[in-house]
Amino acid sequence: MSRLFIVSNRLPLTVEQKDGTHLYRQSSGGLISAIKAFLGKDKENVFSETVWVGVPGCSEHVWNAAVQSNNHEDFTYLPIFLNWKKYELYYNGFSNSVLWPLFHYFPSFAEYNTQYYQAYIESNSVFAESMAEQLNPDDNVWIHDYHLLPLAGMLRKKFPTLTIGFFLHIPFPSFEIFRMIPKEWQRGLLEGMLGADLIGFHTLEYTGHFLACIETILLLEHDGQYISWDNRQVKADAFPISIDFSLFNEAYDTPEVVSARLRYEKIKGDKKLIFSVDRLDYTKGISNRLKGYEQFLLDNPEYAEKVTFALNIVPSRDSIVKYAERKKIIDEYIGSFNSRLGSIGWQPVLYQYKHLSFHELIALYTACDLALITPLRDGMNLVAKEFVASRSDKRGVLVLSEMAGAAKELSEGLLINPNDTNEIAAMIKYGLEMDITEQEERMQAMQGRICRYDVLAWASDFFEQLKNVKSVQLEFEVKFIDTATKVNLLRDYSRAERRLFLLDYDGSLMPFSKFPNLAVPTPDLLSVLRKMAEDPCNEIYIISGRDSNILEKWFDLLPIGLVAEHGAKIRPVNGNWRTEVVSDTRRWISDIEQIMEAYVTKCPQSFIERKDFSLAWHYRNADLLQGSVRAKELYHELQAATADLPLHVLNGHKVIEVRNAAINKGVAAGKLIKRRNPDFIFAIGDDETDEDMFKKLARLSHSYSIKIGNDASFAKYNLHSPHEVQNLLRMISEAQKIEIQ
Ligand code: GDG
Repeated sequence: MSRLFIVSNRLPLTVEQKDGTHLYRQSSGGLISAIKAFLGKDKENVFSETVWVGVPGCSEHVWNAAVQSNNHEDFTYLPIFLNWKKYELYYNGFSNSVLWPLFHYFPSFAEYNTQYYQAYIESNSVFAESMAEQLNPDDNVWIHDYHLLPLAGMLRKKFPTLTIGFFLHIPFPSFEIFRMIPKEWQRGLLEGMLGADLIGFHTLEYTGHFLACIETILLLEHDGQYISWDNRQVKADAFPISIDFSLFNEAYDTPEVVSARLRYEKIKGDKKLIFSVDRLDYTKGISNRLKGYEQFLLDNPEYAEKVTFALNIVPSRDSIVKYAERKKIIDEYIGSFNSRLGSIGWQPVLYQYKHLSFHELIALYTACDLALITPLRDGMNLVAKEFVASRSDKRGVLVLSEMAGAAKELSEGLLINPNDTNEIAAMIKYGLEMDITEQEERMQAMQGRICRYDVLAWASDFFEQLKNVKSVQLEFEVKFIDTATKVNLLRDYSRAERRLFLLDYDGSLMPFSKFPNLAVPTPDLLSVLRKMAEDPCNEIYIISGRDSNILEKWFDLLPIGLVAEHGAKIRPVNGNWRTEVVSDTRRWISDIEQIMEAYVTKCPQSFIERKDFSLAWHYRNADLLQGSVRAKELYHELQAATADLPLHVLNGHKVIEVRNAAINKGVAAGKLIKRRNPDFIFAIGDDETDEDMFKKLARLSHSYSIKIGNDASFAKYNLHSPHEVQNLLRMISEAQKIEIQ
């Protein structure tokens, strides 16, 4: 049975010293309860062992001396020891002074220090090395968060078949922000993430940003979810993290919470209570929140002495300068706030800088009238979900920043822009005066949603999809030509007497170039084709969407056949061009050309290729985003324009083409097969236009149809690149040589 490795920067435990002995105790937290609930409830996902990997927060010496004080049922721990200096550069440096500010849209806070990046990569390698000593190829790994972006890639190099999931707990920023990172680091981070099989984000927006980055920076194509990378299908999707709904919902009446709430209600008296709790962080918008509250008091003087704001901040990352600065700003602001707006008997802001116990936290969630949560950016924000879940009395109002991932699900909250002081002020007033029926309706709707997609549903959803990705990969993997298939192919080839080769050109025999006319066949390719064509048992056709002139120019000296414009014109071996369809292109070509020309203007670097029987709009060189948006637009416009014409609109590799509907490579291949009656067929192609040909060959047992790339296809096999095709053809040409001798 396989094992599950959960990897996070810190191990979920605390090390304590008691009576001269060190003890380590499992701490609680959202992720721990998710994993425990998942392991406990989903019997299908039973792992033989769950190993938690991370930095323990104590020295190796203390770790070895420490006694595990819980009863050690849930997890085995794999501690990662990094030397203190390296940890500083990796954690406070790259993770929290580059990635954290940048991914939260604070680019001016990012410090692009090469030492930070080096330590980050080295620390991730220490994780990878330590794990490699323990892992088996059929184990499952789930990596968490921005500290470990390169880890999946490192593990993948060591274990090609390992099942790896990655989840990012913070936002993934737009390309314009991500590109601010030095180029080499950009690639390192993205390629690292792509080592996973499934990459999870909180929202579809973050997923979209990630896909835009891999498209723009790594030049990879995707279909909105799946990415082909390193011979694998990798999936990116949204999994909005959640909370243990029942834990929070059922806490309302527990004795500890009731007594803590009573205490807070006494402090509250007949005033309204606003509450917020966050780690100390510049992303949490604490100053903006205070400004909004101040504006509310200024706009509504009747609330003086009638409202209190309990602001709780939890110490965090205080050794980083930006965090210490933030603390000072907030302390000073609150001091001045209370002295300016308060009175002897009233402090408008009650400020605590400490960690609350779970019961204290729930007591405040349930004693307050309004939770004021105003991050400037937040991956999700669990506080908002916890507040809503805790209100089993269905009372209370949530004011939430639209910059938090949670706003996507908690749309019945009063959503605000944290930079809009007046809006915050207005929503505080609206919330404090909201009638009970409206409070209940809003709470009910939000609770229903959190309850349905709780933390267990989140973890189960992630694992379910991870399993699905693995089976999709398997489907593709079996099709890549392996050594055994090559042996069979060569055997069938050498036994055959009437062989037919149908070879697509662009993207199959030769890689794409910036401009179509630059993709000239190399002397190597020509010599392989010549060698093959010398064998009288072989009949070779280049079967392409290109026009007859260029094919003739490039292959005129070879004794091979040519098929131009997807089959509109065929030139048999040693014969002349024949037009296969009588089509009056003049009837439609100028209308289509006019439509395409408008897109050449709208999309710089795109151009039209004019052929005898078809027109193609190429956008390979255009800006990626502009190209793909305009291509979709043009495709739909052309489909509408050709709906009642005998034309077909094709969506190829960075090209939209319009041609006669009666022409396709399948029809052309059919004609050639009929004429030749071959006992061995070898066909290659890389895009949608080749699928008609592959369909034609699907049921012919003596055929080898090969798709270049790893997209879904009717072809029987896949090869990765034109380079591999050329190698295979070279082997075939050598086999033929051996036969001849
Ligand atoms: C990151 C992302 C994403 C806070 N103060 C106390 C306390 N807490 C607990 C809350 C909540 C957690 O800490 C804070 O979670 P958030 O989601 O609000 O924020 P981050 O710590 O920044 O977490 C965030 C999250 O990862 C999960 O993916 O949502 O966007 O930044 O659970 O209850 N708990 C107690 N006392 C406190 O004083 N007991």
